[in-house]
Formats: sequence, structure tokens, C-alpha cells
Amino acid sequence: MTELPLSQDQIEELNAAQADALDDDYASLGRQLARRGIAIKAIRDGVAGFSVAIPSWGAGRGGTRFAKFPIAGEPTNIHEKLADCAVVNQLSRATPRVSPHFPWDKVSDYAALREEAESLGLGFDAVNSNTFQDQPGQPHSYAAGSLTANDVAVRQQAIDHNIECIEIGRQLGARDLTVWIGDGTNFPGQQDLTRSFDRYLDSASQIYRALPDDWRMLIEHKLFEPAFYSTVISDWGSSILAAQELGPKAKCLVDLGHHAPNVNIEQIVARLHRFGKLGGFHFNDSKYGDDDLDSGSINPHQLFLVFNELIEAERNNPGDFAPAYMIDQSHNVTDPIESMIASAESIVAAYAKALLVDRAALHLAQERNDTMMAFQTLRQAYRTDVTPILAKARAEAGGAIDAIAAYRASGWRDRKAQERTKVGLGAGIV
Ligand code: AOS
Ligand code: ZN
Ligand code: ZN
Ligand code: ZN
Repeated sequence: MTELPLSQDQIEELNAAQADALDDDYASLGRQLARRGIAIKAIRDGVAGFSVAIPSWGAGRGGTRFAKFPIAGEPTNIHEKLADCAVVNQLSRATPRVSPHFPWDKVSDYAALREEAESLGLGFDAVNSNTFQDQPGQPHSYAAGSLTANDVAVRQQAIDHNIECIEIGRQLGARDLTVWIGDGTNFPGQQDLTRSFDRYLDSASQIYRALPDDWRMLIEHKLFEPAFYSTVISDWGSSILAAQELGPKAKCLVDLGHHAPNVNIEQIVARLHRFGKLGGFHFNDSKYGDDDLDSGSINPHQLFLVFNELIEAERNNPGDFAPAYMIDQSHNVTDPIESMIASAESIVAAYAKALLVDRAALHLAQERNDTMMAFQTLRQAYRTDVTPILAKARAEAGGAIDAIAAYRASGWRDRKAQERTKVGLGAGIV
């Protein structure tokens, strides 16, 4: 039986007080869209069918390498993280799956963990392996690399860990393995750039062979950090080469904060899709690098343009288009629940705006080389305030019209501050 964490009655009560104003705004937007030949109901249905996974680690306060500042009532284990993720989903109704990270979320009984998640209205999304840190008691260190290490025993340990993640994921009902490695160098000459990539291909192919038929291996690239001179899987080029070498179940995962400054990420999306290699997304926002700021907080226009390409991709490939969408953020200065609610809303808003693009007009303008009309077609969609559509879809699914206000009214964090073990100080997870 599903038992959601917050009082549904309280959510309904708060919604009732805002229902008239929302109906008014929704009707007005409906008339505006009708004049543009768009049925608001179709957009609302699209929004209702869209979801994004949230990361288990996103439920805790993140931090930088300098410090982590925990908040009272922060979750300390996967059970408490699931409860917080269930709060996000109960209010937003857009985040029904959690992406776990191992060994951070290790438990002794995964069938029980799956049931626990189900009872909270949640499922599991892509499983993330971790060979970028050493764990207590681990026989070999990843100090000189993991899947690309010179030492065959280190590589084998990293391969075995990924295979174990697949096995855990099977028990949790996941179907994707996301592999991000920090392997690389800090000094010119430290490693042979070709041989380290060859070692990656060799290790990754052994993981690939352990994938069930209906699974995908999502290769996540990142330009730099923790390696600052060269990173083995640094860009979408290295990622797609590896994915092509490995086979059809290997795809590329795009984290929005993992590129060189000013790179045209939406074009990368188009390229990966063209060659059948777009596998997933880590949503966040960034000003300088892998900042892991809240989605849409810095560059909401880029988020819209990414979704514009995703919708083009979906239309060009109906039936076979299911990238794994996930939030990957570090909530250093906010309550993580509030950040995930706000980020999910930004992501759904970007999706809704991309649905509003008049594709026939856009394609015609492109054919006629009518640059201004092509741009204006995108601009008109981007300028539209889709808030009433999102709020309606949320309320209809049982969520809150004003999700952050409802969260604050619930007193959840204060209650958890009384119940949960205090998190210690220290450096954060980046
Ligand atoms: C690291 O920079 C990547 O974004 C990964 O997705 C990583 O596994 C995740 O951020 C958890 O640390
Ligand atoms: Zn990521
Ligand atoms: Zn990252
Ligand atoms: Zn990031």
C-alpha cells in the first residue's frame, strides 16, 4: 500500500484556496494559446506525461571541497533520502523515480528497498557506480585511476563494482547503468593519452558484456575535475567513440555542467541523437564549470533550447526515444527538497515551452531561409508563461499548486530535525 509522507488533506486545502485564481490564469492562457492554434489541453497532457528522476545524493546538503554545511533534519541514509524524495514527488508529481548511487546507498536487502520505495510512490532509475573514491576496507586504491588504471587488479576491482551495480539495479527494477569516472591526469606526460583510452575500452567492454539485453550503459563525459590536465572521457567525442565501439546498448549521457564554457550543448544533443547515441541527461545549471547549481537558475534559455532539440529528436524518432532524464545537483545553500521541487518545475517548464514551438512554422522559415521568423517562432514559445499549465497538471495529479509553500506549511524539515541523527561537518560531495 502506498503511504505518502505528507498530509494529502493539507495539500488539498491549500490548493482549494488557490483554485479560483489558477482557473482564471489557466483560462486566460488557454485563450491566448487558442489564438495561436494550440490546444492548452494537449500541452497539459504532455506535461502530465513528463517526469525526471531525482538523485538519492541530491536529498542531502552538498558541499564544495572546502566545506559542507549540513542542515538540521538532513537525511543520513537511503531510507531517509527516499522519504525526502517522496516529499518532492508528492508535491511536484514530476519526480517519481530515484537514481541511486553505490556504495553510498548500499543496504543488505534490495528487494525490501524496492518495496519501501514503492510504498512511498517511487521507483528506481539509472544506477550510478562510484569508482572515483576509495571506500573503507577496499583492497586497491583508485588514486591512479579506476577503469583506466595501469594496474590490472585496480581495473578488475572497478569492473567488478560496476557489474555488482548492474546486479543491484536488477533487483531494484532499474534498466540503466550510468558510468562516470574521474580518471585522467594532472600533468603533461603523466599517462599515455591513447593507451589510457584503450584501457577504458577494454574495461568498459567487460561491463558491457554483463548488461542484460534490455539495459543501457550510459557513458557520462566531463571536461575536467578531479583531473585538471587531461580526462579520459572528457567530451562527447570520446563518449560517442566509446559508445560506438562498445555496441548498441552503450549510449552517451550529457550532464549540462560538463562542457567547455560556451559550448553549444543543444547541438551536441542533435548530433548524439542523429547517430542513435543519446542516452540520458543530468540536469543542473552552471556559470563556470561543474557548478551543479539548480536547473534553470542561471541559463533557462539554454534549458529551453536543449528541450527544443529533444522534441525535434522525439518527433524524428517516434517510439524509440527514451533518454534517462535526471537532476544532478549539489544543494549547498538551500533545503535540498525545495531545490529539487524548484528544479523539477524549471525542467518541466522548459519542456512545456518547447512543446509550444510551432514546428511547422519553424521548419517553413528554415526552408525559406527566413532567419528572423525562425528565431521569432522559438522566441514566442520561450516568452510564454506556462506556470498555470504546470500548476494545473500538478494539482490534477494530487500535487500542490504552490509546491514550496505547501512544503513549508507541512513542517516536514522541523519534524525531521527532531527525529533524525545529526549529520557531521566536513568536506562535501562534489
Ligand atoms: C560528476 O561530476 C558527475 O556529474 C556524476 O554524475 C556523479 O556521479 C554525481 O555527480 C555524483 O557525485
Ligand atoms: Zn552528472
Ligand atoms: Zn558533475
Ligand atoms: Zn554537475
